[in-house]
Amino acid sequence: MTRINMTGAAADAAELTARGLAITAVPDIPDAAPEAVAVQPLRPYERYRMSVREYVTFQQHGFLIVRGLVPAADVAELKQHSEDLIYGRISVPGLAAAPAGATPEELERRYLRVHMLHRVLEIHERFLLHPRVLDVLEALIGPDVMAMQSMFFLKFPGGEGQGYHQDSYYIPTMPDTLCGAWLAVDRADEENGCMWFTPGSHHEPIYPTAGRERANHGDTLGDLPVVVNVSGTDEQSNTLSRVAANYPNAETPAVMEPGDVAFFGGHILHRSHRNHSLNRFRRSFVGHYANARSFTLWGHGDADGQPTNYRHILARGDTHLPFAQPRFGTACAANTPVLRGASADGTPSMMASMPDGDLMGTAPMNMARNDAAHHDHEDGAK
Ligand SMILES: O=C(O)CCC(=O)C(=O)O
Repeated sequence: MTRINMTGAAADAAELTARGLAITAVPDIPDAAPEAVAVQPLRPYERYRMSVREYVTFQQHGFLIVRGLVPAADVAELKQHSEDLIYGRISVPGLAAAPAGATPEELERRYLRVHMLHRVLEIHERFLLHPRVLDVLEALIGPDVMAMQSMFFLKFPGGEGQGYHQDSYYIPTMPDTLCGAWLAVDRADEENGCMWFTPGSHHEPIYPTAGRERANHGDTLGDLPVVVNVSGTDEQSNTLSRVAANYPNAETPAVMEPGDVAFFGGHILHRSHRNHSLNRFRRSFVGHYANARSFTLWGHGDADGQPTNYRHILARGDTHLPFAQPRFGTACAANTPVLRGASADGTPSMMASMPDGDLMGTAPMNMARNDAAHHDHEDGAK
């Protein structure tokens, strides 16, 4: 097996924090396997059926915004939860308690974003496995979908953005099927630091940084340059901006209302700017997913070069690879037999196999006819 020198989310977050780019808290996730938990019944959601147009938009542009995908009541619950988190009304395993005597302003600036809370809080697991989000992912990267990573952005007024980057650089999967789902909790616009995508750049390979040259897709390209200061907000020093310059006037702000979800592939160049508003948070819940048949070494905390699929939740469909159970019992393919290998509405999601020869559309070949004189285009075998 190829050993890849890979850092996990914790190391990536620490790297960003050390460079002053983000105030990021990462809970110390217990590694022990969870006790078996009862499956929590799903709330009824109308299945989201993506249109052909949406599918094509995602393929053409590298991202797709699905408007109003998550119901308002769910977004309100997440918003309330964000306030409980910000003002220290709940305790979160792995996160320090709010300092006694801190002012509301100090509390509001404590977290720019928090990673991987789905491993310690039920509500984050539920949003990572939100059926309407999975409906879209099933169509884009499925039918087999694994849920790998979650981030909760609080992005207070004045909060820093994140410069150009490609998500598959951070979360490699082989084959590369990574897809992010960015759920707006507040309205996100140019003032409070919305996401920006560069359509077309999803066709680019993943650009490595020094020391990670063989860690991702595109390794075999002869002229693949090493980039520096990826995710840095300074355009001069983040050399992915040179790649972005190949797409003049393409970059698009993702202006979104609460409940809208942006889906974006792992190669697309994207970034966000500082929250320039005086008093508007820009909260969002972001999940990262891959096809559950993709192999990955990425996990929260390093697994010493070993596959980490067993740490990621089988959300939809099925897989021949190991997978994790959701710790809080959110219903999904991993813990619900009727959902395994099936779509959310119970129909089989696996590819139906074709009888041998169907691809050719011919009757069995008559070898006696395999000579030059018979190389015509007659239909059928005689
Ligand atoms: O929300 C942001 O500001 C950045 C998010 C991002 O780049 C990502 O989820 O990959």
